[in-house]
Amino acid sequence: MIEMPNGIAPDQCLIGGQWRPPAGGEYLDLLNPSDGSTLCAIARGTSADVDAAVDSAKAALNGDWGAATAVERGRILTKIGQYVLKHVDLLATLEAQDVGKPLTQARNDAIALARYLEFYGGAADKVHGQTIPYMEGYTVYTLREPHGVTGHIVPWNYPMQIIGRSVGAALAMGNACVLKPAEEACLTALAFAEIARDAGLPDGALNVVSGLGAEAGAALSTHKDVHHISFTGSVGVGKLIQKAAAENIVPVTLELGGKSPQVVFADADLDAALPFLVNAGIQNAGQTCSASSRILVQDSLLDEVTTRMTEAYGALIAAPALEDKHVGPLVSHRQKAIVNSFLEKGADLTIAAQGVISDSAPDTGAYVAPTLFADVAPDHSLAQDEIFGPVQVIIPFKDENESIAIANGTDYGLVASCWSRDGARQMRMAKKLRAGQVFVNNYGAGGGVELPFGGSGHSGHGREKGFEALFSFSTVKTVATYHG
Ligand code: TXE
Repeated sequence: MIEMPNGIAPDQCLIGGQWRPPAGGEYLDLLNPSDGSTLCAIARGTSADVDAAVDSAKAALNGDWGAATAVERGRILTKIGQYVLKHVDLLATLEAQDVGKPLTQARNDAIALARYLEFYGGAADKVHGQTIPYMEGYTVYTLREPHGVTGHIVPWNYPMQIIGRSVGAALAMGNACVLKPAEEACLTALAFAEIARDAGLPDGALNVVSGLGAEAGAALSTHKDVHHISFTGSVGVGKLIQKAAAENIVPVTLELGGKSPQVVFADADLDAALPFLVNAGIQNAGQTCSASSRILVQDSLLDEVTTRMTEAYGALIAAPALEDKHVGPLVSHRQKAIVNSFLEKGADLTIAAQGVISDSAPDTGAYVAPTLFADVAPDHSLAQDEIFGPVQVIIPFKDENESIAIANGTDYGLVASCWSRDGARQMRMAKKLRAGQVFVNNYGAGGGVELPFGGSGHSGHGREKGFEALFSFSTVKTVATYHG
């Protein structure tokens, strides 16, 4: 039985501050990946619901929400963050059931959601324009203004964190949002919308339409009255979103995943590195855009790293999410099939170690044993393609130049890290690694509310998180007054 905030039904859309059934009267089953059972029905929203949601966002911009000052917006966001903190246990339980994420990891996501609202609540009144010296007789200044209606298409892997970083920043700048959560996992999106409503967010400032990507998602991304799209998901759908944005000539932020390397040099502090090397690969069962799926190790340290990671993998247990072990099931049997197809492609490789699937994990769940491959060639599919499962590869390298060539030698460029005690090398690596975030002697898979985040190449473009997101979710108007 699903418990939602204020007892709301999860099979409704939030439009103009009212929960209502989908216009088409059709529903989708939401499954629990830990055992394959049906959790509840959700609304199968269609273009009619998206149209209504966009209209209500436009009305909010012309009403109380549009009239709110930056200080007022900040206060509301801060209050929503406080309400989220009161609901951390409920949100964590919903997420664990819906995504299959171990409870502690789900709890951390709920706390991160609150932290995003706190950050963007505090930042709302701190984004300023400029005064610009110009010709004699002029006063020129700039205004930071919202885009208007922003569309947020969110995946299933970190619903709370991704909603926090994109909806939080968009609301801080005064936009009105239409959110389309993933059909595989949308309970915390719906719960969050109710919590925000309860905390006093004006009607229409945040609307939620659940449904299929090709229906509700496509309707949102092609809508003529949506002025900015934020998308996190697959490369294939990212291309469709970018094409739709080109058609309407609106800005778009794309966050499309990665193949992020950690580069371990012979002089690294291996005791410090080891937990990061493993956890960054298996967190959320590897279904993390910034998962570190490639471990590059300098030749002389290769045996030791392989041995120690093998030991760590031997202790990993995959179990139902509510048992709160290291790894839960994957989000769906579809995702499990994708990961298994990669494991088949790795049949020619050496499996260094595998974790175990707990006896308590039902056959009807979507479990995959965490798997570590040793001594993998950099051009192998498992070292090139995003797997999005608990699978890591160890790739040897000889020297710094080769490590950079391998690290930068995929289509992606999201996150990278360098483990070394050599300060000059740290600086060189930070400059040369192709990634939107580089960590030195640590690794932040998904962490860091304050840290700008986003990639290049097939990882997408644009930045979310931190102050950068506030610039993405606003536009600059220049005002030039001639006064003689
Ligand atoms: O993603 P989709 P999927 C990667 C990861 C994973 C693969 C497939 O490699 O194995 O993508 O996952 C909505 N118009 N990532 O199939 O389909 C959809 O409803 C508009 C990395 O689940 O891209 C959902 O809300 N929207 C990633 C969202 O897009 C559409 C996180 C993501 O779904 C749409 C997830 C359409 N035509 C997957 N089709 C990351 N960067 O973290 C689908 N959607």
